[in-house]
Amino acid sequence: MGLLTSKGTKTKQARILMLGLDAAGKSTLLYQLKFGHAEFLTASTVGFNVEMLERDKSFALTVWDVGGQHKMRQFWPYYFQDTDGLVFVVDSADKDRMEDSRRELERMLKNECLKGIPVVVLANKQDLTDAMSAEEITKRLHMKRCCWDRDWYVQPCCAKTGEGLNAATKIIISYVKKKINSKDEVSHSDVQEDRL
Ligand SMILES: Nc1nc2c(ncn2[C@@H]2O[C@H](COP(=O)(O)OP(=O)(O)O)[C@@H](O)[C@H]2O)c(=O)[nH]1
Ligand SMILES: [Mg+2]
Repeated sequence: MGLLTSKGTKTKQARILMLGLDAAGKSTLLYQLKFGHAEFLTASTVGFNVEMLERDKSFALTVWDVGGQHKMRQFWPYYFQDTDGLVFVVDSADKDRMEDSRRELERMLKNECLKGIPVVVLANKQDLTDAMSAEEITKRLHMKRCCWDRDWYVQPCCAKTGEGLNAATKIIISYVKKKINSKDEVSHSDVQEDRL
């Protein structure tokens, strides 16, 4: 996995999958991250949006934002292959659908393609007065139980203002780097074992 930059240095390219129920704020988040605003975003996503973000000289993120309406969720597994990190977005004020979010997250994490893949939950819409805290969302999504076998974090944020997004990006990059490095170490030791 890699991409040559104009200076000839190799930039790692990570594939980040962004999922969550419809109206959680995924597309707003993606465009806030890419352009610093999401003013032109009008319609809900049918299919997917994809953008490349370069946050770090040695690391580029390709973020896939996949539609989250009920009928689209059956297609989520088609996007799982080669994923390095999962960003799961919830509307922190949508108490009625938090259980739906929990079920979808749990179902996804059982998929073999996402085994051990780090998860950052974005507790979005923190600007709304009835938004649940990151701690409350951690409990409602049963994070400790369903993510015991991977790195995970719940980051409060507001896609409209961009608050919390820098912190979220730093966390996902650090988790993904750790995961990629551990994979590299495993394949390196495989090569050494083959030589013996
Ligand atoms: N108050 C508030 N509204 C938000 C925020 N993020 C997204 N929204 C709104 O939530 C709605 C759904 O957003 P969208 O990005 O299309 O959600 P998606 O279906 O997950 O892609 C839109 O009306 C957005 O303006 C936020 O942080 N705060
Ligand atoms: Mg969308």
